[in-house]
Formats: sequence, structure tokens, C-alpha cells
Amino acid sequence: MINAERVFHRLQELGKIGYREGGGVTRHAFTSEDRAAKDLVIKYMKEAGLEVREDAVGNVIGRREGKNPQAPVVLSGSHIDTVCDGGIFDGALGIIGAIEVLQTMNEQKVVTEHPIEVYAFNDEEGSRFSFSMFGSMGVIGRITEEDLAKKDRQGISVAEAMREQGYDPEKFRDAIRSPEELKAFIELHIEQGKVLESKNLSVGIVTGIVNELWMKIRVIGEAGHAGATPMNFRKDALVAAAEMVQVIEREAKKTGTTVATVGRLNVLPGGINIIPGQVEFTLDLRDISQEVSDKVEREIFKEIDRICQERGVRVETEILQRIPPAPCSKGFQLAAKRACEKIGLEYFCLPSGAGHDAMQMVNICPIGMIFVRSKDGISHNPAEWSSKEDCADGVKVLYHVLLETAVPIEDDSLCNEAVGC
Ligand code: HGY
Ligand code: MN
Ligand code: MN
Repeated sequence: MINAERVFHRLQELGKIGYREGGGVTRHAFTSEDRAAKDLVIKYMKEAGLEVREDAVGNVIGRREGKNPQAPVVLSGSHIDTVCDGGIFDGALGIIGAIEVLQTMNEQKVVTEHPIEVYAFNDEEGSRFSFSMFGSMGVIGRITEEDLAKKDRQGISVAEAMREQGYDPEKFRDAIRSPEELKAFIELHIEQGKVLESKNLSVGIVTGIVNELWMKIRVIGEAGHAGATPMNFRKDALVAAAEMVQVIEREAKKTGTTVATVGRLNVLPGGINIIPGQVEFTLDLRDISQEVSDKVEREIFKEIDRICQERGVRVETEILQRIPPAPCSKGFQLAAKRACEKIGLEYFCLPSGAGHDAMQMVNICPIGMIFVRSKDGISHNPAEWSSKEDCADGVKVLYHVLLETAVPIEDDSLCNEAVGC
């Protein structure tokens, strides 16, 4: 069936691109590492006998024809970029796994009704330009001119970075796919959490993906002399921000399902003997339920207003992105259950706490996700690890789900709850 050695060898080979000694893998969008990784994936796609193309927003696509070239396409794949100092499995497993499925189908001369395409999505993490899923947003037609003007921390815009890599930013709309031409998008991904490991299971069936709110919060106080300003005369932006960060954690903990993270915080002007006049920090807020996430957001800002009153500071906010939760289709969940039963794999149904390209693709076709166990639940960290056997289990489930998706999916209605899992 699938070739587990080949999968693992390719994961490790791809993982060397952007790797730094003592750190992890860093492959940001429209960089030379990103290009080198795409070239290696193109090589794998060609070895698998796929027809390869790149679209206008930097996605790499490998296509395998079915009996009926007009039939809606079944899509699979994941993202090729990484966070700073990330691991070798996040994103890569979904690309390498899908290529392996199609290469195995070619080797075994399997004929499907529908064509199948593997996407190596560009810039899912948003590590460089502070908004994520650029490649999959390009496919669903969500990219705007203003997105192309967004800059990285060196002041380079998305459009400039695209040109540097030989893309024409004016053509970004050419990447759009229409719902009529697509059947489903199925993504294989590492879990990045501890649930499967706690149940001693290698694979999971994803029921839905949490929402994603990313925001910049600027706290504006008053810079002052660290020696000459008595404590009760201060408008210290950093102490106010610190209280806000505590509030964020407290409000998220209250629901038991929400997660909130302050991943970045800058203090200005940043002098040892200057009371911080301004602090800018990021908020990443998620929950499988949109209304719970909205409620937590409201509570957080009620408390931020109180802190501003008490400390004489004010805040400015900038929404970086607001992506709703994405349910996986019932048809996919049933197909994934049947696949696990066919292979003899125990499975567990669970929501995804991490965001994925599938939460964009759900706007134009039914989606499904298959998870593979993460050792100690670690991800976005060089210690990210999944065993060769677990990766192979995930690819086997993907194989059967993609094969079955060639026949009409029983029920494409979207649902967050697990179907009999
Ligand atoms: O942020 C996420 O959840 C994903 O890794 N982009
Ligand atoms: Mn990630
Ligand atoms: Mn990912």
C-alpha cells in the first residue's frame, strides 16, 4: 500500500530547508527558503507522476486525472511555510502525505472518477505579514488590494515580496477556484495537541476547526523620568498592559474551551530609565463556538476599559484577522470512520484548536481533516515530532478517504459534532 519509508524520508528532506542548528525550521512566505521548498515539492510531485503548476498567489499544485476530467476536483494538501523555528511536520505532512496517496494510486493503477489535486499552500502561518492563509484565501477569492499592501517588519509589502520571487501581484485573482469545480478539500495534519496521545491513538477525525481572532492592541500612556516621577503620578503603559494580559488569560480560562495568547509585546521607547509611554501587543483568541469567542472578547474589553480608567491610559486596536469556526462535513466524517474501520485503526473525533487552510476552503467546498498524534502535544517548536508509524497511519486513512471521495459523498451537510464517533 503506501510507502511509509518514502513519506518519512521526504518529510526529513523537506525539513532540512530553512533549518538552523540549535533552532528549528523557518520558511517564511516569498523567501529563498520558501522557493527551495516549493522546488523540492515540485520534484516529489513529478516523481509521483502528477501534472504540476503554480498559481498566481504562490501555491504549488499537483494534479492526477480521473476517468472524468470534467468531474469536480477532490483537493488535498496543506501549507509549505512554517512559523519561526518550527518543526518538520506542521503543514509538510499534509503535502507529503497527499503526494504519497496519489503516487501509490499511480503505482497501483487505481482509477478514480474525479481528478484529485494536491495543494502546497503558500503562507498559511502568517509569520511574515501578520495575517494568515494567504494562499488559501487566494483560492477562495478573499485576498484584497489592501492585503497586498501589508508590510513585514522590514517594511517590505506583500506585493514587493511577490515581485522579488517572480510573481505578478496584479494577477492574484487568477488563483481563484469556483465552488462548482470542487468536490471537497481533505487535509492531513498533525494534531499539535495532546488528545490523541492521551488516548494512545495514532489518528483522529476532526469535527471542526476553531475560530481565529488576531488583533493588535496599542496601550498609550505617558513616557516619563524613571527617577523623578512619583509612582502615583505615572501613566505607565507597560504596567497597564501587564494587567490587561492577566485579564485576557483570566477571561479565557473561565469558559474551559477558549484559548487566548499574547504572542508579541513591544515596549516603547524602551529605555531603562524611561517610564514606558506605549506598549503594543498581539491577541490571538479562539474557540470552537463563535458566540463563546465573542462573549470572551466583550468581557476582555470591558476589563480593558476599566484598567484604562484607573490608570489614565487609552488603547487603540487593529483587527488583523477574524476567521469564523469551520465545521467538517458529515460525509467526510463518515468516510473517515469507514477508512479507519477498513484499516483496523481505532480513532477519536475531536475539534482542531489550531487554524488550517481548511477553514478558508470551507467557503467553497465541504472540508475534512485527519489528525496524526503529536508527541507530548508539542508543535510550533523544533521538538515537534510524530512517529513514522503514526504518519503512515494518517496517510493510509487519507488514501481511503480520497479514494472514497471519488464516489458521491453521502451527506455534505457541515457539522461540528462528531457523527457517532
Ligand atoms: O495559528 C495556527 O493555528 C496555525 O498554525 N496557523
Ligand atoms: Mn502552524
Ligand atoms: Mn499547520
